[in-house]
Amino acid sequence: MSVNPAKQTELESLLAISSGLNSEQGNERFKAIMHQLLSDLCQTIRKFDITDEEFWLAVNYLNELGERKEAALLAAGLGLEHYLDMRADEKEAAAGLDVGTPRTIEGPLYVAGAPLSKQFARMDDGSEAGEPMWLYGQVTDLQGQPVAGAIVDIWHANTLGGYSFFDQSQSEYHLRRRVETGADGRYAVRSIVPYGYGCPPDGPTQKLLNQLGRHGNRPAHVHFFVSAPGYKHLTTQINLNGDAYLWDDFAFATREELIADPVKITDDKLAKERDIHQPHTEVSFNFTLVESAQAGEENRIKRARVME
Ligand code: MBD
Ligand code: FE
Repeated sequence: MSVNPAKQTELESLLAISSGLNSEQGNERFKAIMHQLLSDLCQTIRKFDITDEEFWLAVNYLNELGERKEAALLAAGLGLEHYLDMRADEKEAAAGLDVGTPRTIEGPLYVAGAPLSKQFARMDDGSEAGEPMWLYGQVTDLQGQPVAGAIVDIWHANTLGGYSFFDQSQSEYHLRRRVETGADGRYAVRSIVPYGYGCPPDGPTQKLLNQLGRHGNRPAHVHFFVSAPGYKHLTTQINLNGDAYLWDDFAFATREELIADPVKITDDKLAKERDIHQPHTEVSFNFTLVESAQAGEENRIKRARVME
């Protein structure tokens, strides 16, 4: 018997048909990606001789992930969201583009539409006995000139590492504010010092991390979107120096340029000027924005977000 050398194996033909390669309809890019993904998955099943029970455990895991809405949390924990940053950095470096303040992941806990004010906002509702935090800085361009009218969109966790909206015990938009910079490019907020986040211990992300022998903790951090007309949108975070998880973030977001030193303020006069009237922690962080070359760069990427 002679075998046609161009003949596909049974698996090749299965994968081609299941990813729609022989259909005129559908989306070409999507088909090609699905074909690669399915091929890689079948190779993994074969390589590890995955049992039926293991396979259905994995399928069911996806259901659990969806039920608990933790898919984006897992993407952060597996380092995939950070990998997108690595690729964006790499592309900028290859193109020889200027970079201002470095980017780092958005994470899964943003809520759009936080209250907007000019130059200053109070972020906490006073319900928590946390250490008051005075967070401030300046937004400038690459030449060091202030960027007026920049929107600094800030969000962070409370003293238990929880984020409002996702943690229903907090008031609406608690620890979420947008501040517009003045002519001097400056912003300032009064808030409370955040604690590090930990994955829900009973959730599917932590369950997977446990199997990897990994923890699900992040150092104390503050998230920012910084945007202004004519400048590239910046998604970033600062990590508070001194946190035990500073260089052991389960979501890989820490960068040397994004570490802020908390400073203890005991000067009564300064505390009074800030209307805090007690010892508190000061955190300062400046942002450098890069001019945009195309209009789309001014906006954050499209992604499903709460209230957006
Ligand atoms: C967070 O607060 C966070 O920023 C990320 C990336 C993942 C989980 C919780
Ligand atoms: Fe966070």
